Amino acid sequence: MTRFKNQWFCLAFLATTLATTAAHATTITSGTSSATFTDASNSFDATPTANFTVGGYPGDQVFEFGWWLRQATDSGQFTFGAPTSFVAGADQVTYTWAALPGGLSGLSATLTYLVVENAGIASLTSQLTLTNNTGTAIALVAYNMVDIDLGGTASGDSATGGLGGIAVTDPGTTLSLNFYGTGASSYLVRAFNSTTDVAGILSAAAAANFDNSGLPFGVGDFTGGFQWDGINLGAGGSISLTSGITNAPLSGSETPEPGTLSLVGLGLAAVALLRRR
Ligand SMILES: [Ca+2]
Ligand SMILES: [Ca+2]
Repeated sequence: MTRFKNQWFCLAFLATTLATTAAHATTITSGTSSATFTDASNSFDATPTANFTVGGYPGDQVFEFGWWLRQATDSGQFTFGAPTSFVAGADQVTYTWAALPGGLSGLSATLTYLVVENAGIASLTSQLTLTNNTGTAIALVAYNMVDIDLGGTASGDSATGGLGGIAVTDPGTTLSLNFYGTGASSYLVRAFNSTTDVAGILSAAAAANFDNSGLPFGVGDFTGGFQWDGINLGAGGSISLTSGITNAPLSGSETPEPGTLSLVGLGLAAVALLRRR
């Protein structure tokens, strides 16, 4: 899969827009921060287009943000394709897949994006819930990937951190963003490249195994991802996985319990209150 940036991005975006004019673009907002997704399949494939603006800071901070899955025994990962349906609200949007591809038609999925801004703290949270509708247990490995372009520029980004969260900075902006995957097993950071960055590795034929490498990163065009191993969904069972991007400090309050996404807003509000004191 070839992914374009910089001088090619506008052309690719135009072509994508023309090809998916029937798709519904959804912008969710909180305060002066916003995130944009569409229900087109190209938001749920190997180039998971997404936008995230943080109020008070110029530029779109995110180029791509998406999920991959594989059965533990699979040789490669798959993306979700166009969703069955979606429900958009003011600050969150939920996509539903009645059945997943990749030989996992027995799995259904919901994916919710929530944007929250409070007192200068902005967060974009992604929560994926998987349900096993079969009578047989299924073992899965999940991945979440983001291409942060801090300050609206692909260049100039550096990153530090690890499994507990990855902090991205750029001397061109006073904004810094933290990327986290709650309860993840491992991480991977790579410079943008159509075949060797995180999305490129996830799109390869081989099973991906993130090895906690790539940090510290930079200066360059950051991409990063988290991997969840050992997901065992019993017959009828469900699990929720959460990742997010925020300029709040990673104190643990932004890592909600599964199924309580609304608490993210409360947690961030609490952080904001604490910061004002
Ligand atoms: Ca940058
Ligand atoms: Ca980047």
